[in-house]
Amino acid sequence: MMDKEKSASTPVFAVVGHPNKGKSSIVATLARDDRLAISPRSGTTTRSESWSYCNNAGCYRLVDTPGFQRPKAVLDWLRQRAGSAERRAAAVAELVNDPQCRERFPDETELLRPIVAGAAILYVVDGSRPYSPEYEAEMEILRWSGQPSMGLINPIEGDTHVADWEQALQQYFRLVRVFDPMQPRLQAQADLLSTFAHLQPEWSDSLRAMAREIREEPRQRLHEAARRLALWLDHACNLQVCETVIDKALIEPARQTVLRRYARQLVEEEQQAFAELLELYGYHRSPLEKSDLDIPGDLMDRSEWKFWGLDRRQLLASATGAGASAGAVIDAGLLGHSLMAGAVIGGLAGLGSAWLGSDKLENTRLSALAGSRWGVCAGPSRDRNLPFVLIARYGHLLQQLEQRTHAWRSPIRLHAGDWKQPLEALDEGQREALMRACDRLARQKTVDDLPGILLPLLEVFAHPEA
Ligand SMILES: Nc1nc2c(ncn2[C@@H]2O[C@H](COP(=O)(O)OP(=O)(O)O)[C@@H](O)[C@H]2O)c(=O)[nH]1
Ligand SMILES: [Mg+2]
Repeated sequence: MMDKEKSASTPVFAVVGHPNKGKSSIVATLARDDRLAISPRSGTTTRSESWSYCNNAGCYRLVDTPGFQRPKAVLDWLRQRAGSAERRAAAVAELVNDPQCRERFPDETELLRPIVAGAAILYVVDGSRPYSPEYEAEMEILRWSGQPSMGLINPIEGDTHVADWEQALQQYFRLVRVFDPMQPRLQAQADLLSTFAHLQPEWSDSLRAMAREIREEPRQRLHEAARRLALWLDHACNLQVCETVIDKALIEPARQTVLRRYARQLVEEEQQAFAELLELYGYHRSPLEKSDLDIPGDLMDRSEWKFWGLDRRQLLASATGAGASAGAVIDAGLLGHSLMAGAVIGGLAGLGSAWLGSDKLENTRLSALAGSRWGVCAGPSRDRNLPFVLIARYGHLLQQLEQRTHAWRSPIRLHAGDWKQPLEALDEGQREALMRACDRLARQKTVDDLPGILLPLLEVFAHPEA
């Protein structure tokens, strides 16, 4: 990756414009990185900073820059330097390298530096604010640089003035596009990249290839998420923590210890699985919000499980194989007729937590070892809901990541939905396979092709409206 990134033919784009027009937001979204500083305060970006994005087809680099502050004064300076057109690009380079100019126009010299070094220009404006000629000095300076350029209209608070802006920008830029960095639409990002391919002939092939790859990206990422979720589930459902004691009187304290360790380990490993998912999606610093209701801070707090796992009826259906028939999982009425009458004696009320395994999350056990020693273990869990709870939590986090861009600065918040929608969205075979897999996981049995079984479900989480 590094080599590709460093090669001279790497496309580089300087994202420039007035302060507070969403330059940093556009860079964050197109670079798929949430580490950029974005804020409602203007002047947040004071240095030009490069952000690379690479995929299998190549890399591009975006330079986040400070906004123009004194474009008219800068243009005056340039005009004094360059009498004729062929001197203009040289004058811009002189400005960037002139120590006095750096002092007088720190923002302009900083933002023009990458352009003088060869970057193409993406000039960003706000399509919700009216056009005014005060922007013309900025656009004129950019034109003087002689670098390939494009106008980008960011409809920050709506598209009221987009048409006017298109007219004005077309006077200065051959290419003009509307792009909203807050919309999680990879298609729009890929289209924009294909447009960038027109800016510089030597970049066209690699940018087009990258655009194609970006269209593939969501699918590849989901495959990877399914693979990781399968590993995490398999691990969590088999988790066991043991201690050996040599004195019978120490068995009870040891039981408490292993229980605590088991609980802590399960929680920590879930955090780790979440952190890796965030990283897979390019989120490195967005806070993961743990509101009491939405996400149980403690996986062991079973009172919260009702938000995440199957309800009792769904769980019963899954464990008795009723998950195999469409609707049975969801429709309690149907469940009542098809199952309750025969297989299960009593009503739902008669279903003890013992049968469901819901008092067996920790499941401690004791075994006599040689030499009057005892092994005290917590886990693996016998709770039939454990795999469902873990899948739901992972799935909802993935849903949040699919539905935001790297320009968002709001915390990532998990909204626990029930299992009804995801289960309904699966077809019968997929649902049956999922139910069987979870049943086996809860009994520490291996599952063939668990990632393949989880993938359709993660697709539902990723695109619940589809
Ligand atoms: N609603 C909305 N807000 C935006 C959009 N683009 C930028 N912002 C907000 O506008 C402010 C300035 O954005 P920033 O990217 O830092 O602008 P910059 O100064 O040009 O780099 C931030 O509060 C952003 O969250 C947009 O498309 N929609
Ligand atoms: Mg900025």
